[in-house]
Amino acid sequence: MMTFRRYLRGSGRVLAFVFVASVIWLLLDIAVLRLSFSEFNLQLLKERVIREKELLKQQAKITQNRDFRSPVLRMDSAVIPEEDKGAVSSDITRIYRQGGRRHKEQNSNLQENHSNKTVSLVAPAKKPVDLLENDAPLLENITVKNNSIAESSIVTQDTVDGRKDAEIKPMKTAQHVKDESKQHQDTKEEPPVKRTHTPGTKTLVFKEENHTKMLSQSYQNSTVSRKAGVHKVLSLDVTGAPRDPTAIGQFGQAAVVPSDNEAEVKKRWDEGYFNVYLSDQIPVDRAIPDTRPDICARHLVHDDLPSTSVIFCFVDEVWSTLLRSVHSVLNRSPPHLLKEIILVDDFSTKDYLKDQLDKYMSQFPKVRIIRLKERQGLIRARLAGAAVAKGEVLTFLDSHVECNVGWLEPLLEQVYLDRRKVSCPVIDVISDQDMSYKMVDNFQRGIFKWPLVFGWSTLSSKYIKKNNMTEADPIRCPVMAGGLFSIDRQYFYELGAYDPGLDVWGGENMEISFKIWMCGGEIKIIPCSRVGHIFRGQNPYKFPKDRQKTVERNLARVAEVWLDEYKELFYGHGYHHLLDKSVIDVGNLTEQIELRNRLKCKSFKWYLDNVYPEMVTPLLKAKGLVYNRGLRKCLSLKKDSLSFEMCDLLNQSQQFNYTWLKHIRQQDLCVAPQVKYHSLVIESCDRANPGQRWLHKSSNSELPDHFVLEFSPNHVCLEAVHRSEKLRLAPCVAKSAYQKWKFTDYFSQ
Ligand code: UD2
Ligand code: MN
Repeated sequence: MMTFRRYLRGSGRVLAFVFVASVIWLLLDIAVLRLSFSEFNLQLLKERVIREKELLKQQAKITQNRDFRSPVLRMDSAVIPEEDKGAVSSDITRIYRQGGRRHKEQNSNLQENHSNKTVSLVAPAKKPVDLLENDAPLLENITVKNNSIAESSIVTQDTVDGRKDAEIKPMKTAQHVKDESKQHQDTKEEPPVKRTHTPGTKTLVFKEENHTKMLSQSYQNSTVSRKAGVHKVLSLDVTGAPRDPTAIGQFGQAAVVPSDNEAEVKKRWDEGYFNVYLSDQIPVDRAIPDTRPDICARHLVHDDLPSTSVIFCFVDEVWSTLLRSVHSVLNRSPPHLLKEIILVDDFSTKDYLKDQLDKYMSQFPKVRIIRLKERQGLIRARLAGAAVAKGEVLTFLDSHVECNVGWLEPLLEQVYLDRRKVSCPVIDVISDQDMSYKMVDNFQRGIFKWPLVFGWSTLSSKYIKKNNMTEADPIRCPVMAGGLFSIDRQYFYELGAYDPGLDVWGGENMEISFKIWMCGGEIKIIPCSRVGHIFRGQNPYKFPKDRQKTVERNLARVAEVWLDEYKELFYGHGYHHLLDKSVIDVGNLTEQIELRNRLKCKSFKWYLDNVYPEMVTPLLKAKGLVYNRGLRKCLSLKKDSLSFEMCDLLNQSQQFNYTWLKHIRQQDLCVAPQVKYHSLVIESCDRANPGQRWLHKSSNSELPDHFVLEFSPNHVCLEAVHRSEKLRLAPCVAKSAYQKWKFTDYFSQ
């Protein structure tokens, strides 16, 4: 105590004062600093809220102005927040994905980054990737054109995979891809995960945990904007850094077979009806070009999208294509959305699809294999897959596909926004010849022609203009191709799933499409979701029964349940024989008809008028008065007998229809030949009776104005007898005016 007092004397007192004063000063300083920090934070918070509000307002405005039916929010003209700009193209994989569309500025960025050995590529601030014009001449402008399907041309059943016939534009030349991949390699800071690969067989390529880790990491690391419950579509792609960039077919390039191996190609062709030899040499996890419209990578989707079960059905699928299909899903789907992959083996006969497949897939905990005990066909196989699926959404895929970057979220987004929306990816083409991955034309939708033949048709420019459509907008699709789509699981069952009476292959795409549209749902093709598919010239597997009969029977079931009075058009376009019960047994339809009634589905006419109005579908071929050239009088039906009268448009007994079933008909009475074909009778129409069918105005007939009895050993025609003014059957004479007839109105040839 004494010592302490000594210090407070003289100069010590001054020192103590200075010390106490500085402590007080320090404390005051800290307090002021704290205050200004919290004010600063508050300010920051305020700014963020304002900016978010602004952004939301802008998005709402765009959505309103353009009346987007597309639920995916767009940011094209909205302000991209500063911190998000880099994310537009932060992944270097975008370089090769741009195809020939790289921007000069991007190029210079690339070089800079290359020299600095950094991975990220910063896109130009305002116009990130829209640079087609600059590099367009670099693109080899090849248009691969097979037998093009135009809206006006009728496609045959065998071209059900009509996409084979669509115009296909390759993304870029093989050289481009190579160069770009080289740049990619050089600039990548970390080398791609090393993996070994022996084509074809046992090689365990890499573990799913690794995938999931990689994908999740890039998900977390990505500069995804997480605002108001939405984020930018995730461009996750493990193959962004392919483990073997020089591999054959890498980056979706065309692969060339040396001429001395052509025999081998031929030998193995029938295993899948595509170039199996080549496929087996291409990595099962190859990279492919991003074929989405540029804007897609900037679309926003919801954070809480539903999870999906991906279902692949297969029968005797080629090993390498099956694996490539599965890997493409594992590699390019956000793990949190991929509940599982279900492989349904529809009683395959190939050995490699048994233990070897089990073993291979056992590395991937998400993959489950279901084996059917007998051949069920793809329709019932899909039902078996759906029955065990746990995901909220079912995503069906063929077993020879490659899902592209960002394929899944836009499909799920549709279902998220409305569970009655069924979404299909754009089906890109994997060439059956050289296995190259090709982008298809924009604005294509699935349609049908009579007799229920699927085909592709490009939207007219008028339609595109009228609806103010961009190439990324979902496209209303009257009929889906069948193989690739996402549907809410519960909704699938509410719709009665597929008609389980459909066998093996074919027609189920018509059934589900009509059902969806007519019972309150909708089908959209989503241009921002791309999946490549190998379209094959033939089915590589056997049909348990005759192929044609199987497909015809399936279609007849669909027609009977869904087409109402329009089923006459189906039968009338070459399927008359299906009306004969002894030719085909369509099976029991009671349940399907009850389902349609229970769901209170709309009529087929409603579907045509509202979903596919471009389809011209007159219910009759011709109608009105039936005028005979020789007599110059009209046919009349009174008290079940036919006669001639002066033509009178107002006279109901002179009104007849000429139908798709080739009936000359009034109400439900039809003109028919009397036994032995000499005279005529009026009898109840019977659609299965070939004797009531008359050829008239057939395009390839030499007797277009005649009524030629279709089923008679010789050409027999309907003739007016000059004197008695009666009707009879007579051998056809091309020039006879008494055998020439004309209806008032014709609707179709
Ligand atoms: C198209 C569809 C296909 C299906 C079919 C009509 C696309 C891309 N493809 O024909 O999904 O809708 O039209 O029915 O839209 N499969 C079996 N069991 C069988 C037969 C086939 O599991 O008995 C599998 C087959 O291995 C394949 C899938 O079903 O994975 C579709 O068969 P496809 O590829 O022969 O049909 P595709 O593409 O010619
Ligand atoms: Mn297929």
